[in-house]
Amino acid sequence: METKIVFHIDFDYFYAQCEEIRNPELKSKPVCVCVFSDRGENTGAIATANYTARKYGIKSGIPILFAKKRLEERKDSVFLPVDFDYYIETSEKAMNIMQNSADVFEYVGKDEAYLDVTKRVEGDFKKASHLAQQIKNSIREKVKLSCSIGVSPNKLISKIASNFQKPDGLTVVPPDKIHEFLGPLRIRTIPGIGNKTEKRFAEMSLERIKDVKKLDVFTLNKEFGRKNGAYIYNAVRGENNEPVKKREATIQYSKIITLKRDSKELQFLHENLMVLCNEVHDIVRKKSKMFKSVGINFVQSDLSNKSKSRMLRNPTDSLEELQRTSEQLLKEALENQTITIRRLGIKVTELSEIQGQSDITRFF
Ligand code: DGT
Ligand code: CA
Ligand code: CA
Repeated sequence: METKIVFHIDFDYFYAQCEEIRNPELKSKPVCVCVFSDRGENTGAIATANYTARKYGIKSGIPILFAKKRLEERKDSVFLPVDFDYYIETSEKAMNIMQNSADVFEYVGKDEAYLDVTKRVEGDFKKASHLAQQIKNSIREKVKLSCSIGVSPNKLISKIASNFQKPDGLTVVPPDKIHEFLGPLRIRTIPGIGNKTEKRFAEMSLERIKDVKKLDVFTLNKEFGRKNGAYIYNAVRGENNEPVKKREATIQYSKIITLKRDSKELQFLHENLMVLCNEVHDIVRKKSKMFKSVGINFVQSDLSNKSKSRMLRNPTDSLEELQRTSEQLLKEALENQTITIRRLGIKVTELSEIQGQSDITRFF
């Protein structure tokens, strides 16, 4: 089988870096991006933080209050609310650059993607590392964003490699360097190996990838089951034959608002819903997209979530259809509604480009 060349690209401290891009003064300060759980100031969790904040032990998922405590001595610390629309906009720009540099492009999420570049670099790792550097430069110039890239013969090693020298890293692992690269790494560096598996290996005094390589496949199967055992057996040898699958960055457009008062009255919610429809529709039009699915969601007064969505018959960019569908969803969602609603949101997904669609589909 021909050796492939696969990139894994991951944007550095993504949400926090987006905030630095629109406000460069933040760069020298600890920056935390927060998901506030309600109208209160301090409840919720950290989505991510820049590397200055990470020096104080701030990471994704910790409570905001906890982060504030850890950063107490840094009076210049900044805590910002998440702004998904803006992050998606930034992501799209960088993804476009990446997409144009790949034979096959696989979108994974807002801040990462895999690229198969085998053909365009003619299977040459030197050319591949130049291409990776060019992509980094181009994203830096056009979007002002830094990313880390892993380059190797498969998705597994590239995923590990992109994380190896963060931020602003480029790690190239050609076939003859795989074992040298993987051997010294901790076993938990392998995607899918979490605390539990790591602990089990620790009990066997196996800490690094090269240690686990000593186990035969039967022992691994017995310990972790056939599927996981086989995965680990291959992974520690750097073997992985998952292809890069074509997947474009078709993201959703969404808006959510906190209502002026908690409510479950149709009329009041309806008024708010129409405002949201207009806002989302403006984005859809501006981006020349069509949508085929509409969803609404509630954050209820006890902070629980409720959502409903509907697939349309054809892709559309019609405001009227968006209003009609979301109105229906609202009515259905309010049947048997006992608890009041605090925040109301809508989203459109299953996006497609208007260009390339025949007028007929657009019309109906
Ligand atoms: P990195 O790649 O280590 O430099 O840092 P990030 O922040 O890019 O981390 P990554 O790649 O794991 O996650 C990408 C984005 O996803 C991140 O900027 C914020 C969001 N995210 C990650 N973990 C969490 C989480 O636990 N909660 C929430 N709300 N968002 C998260
Ligand atoms: Ca990232
Ligand atoms: Ca990521």
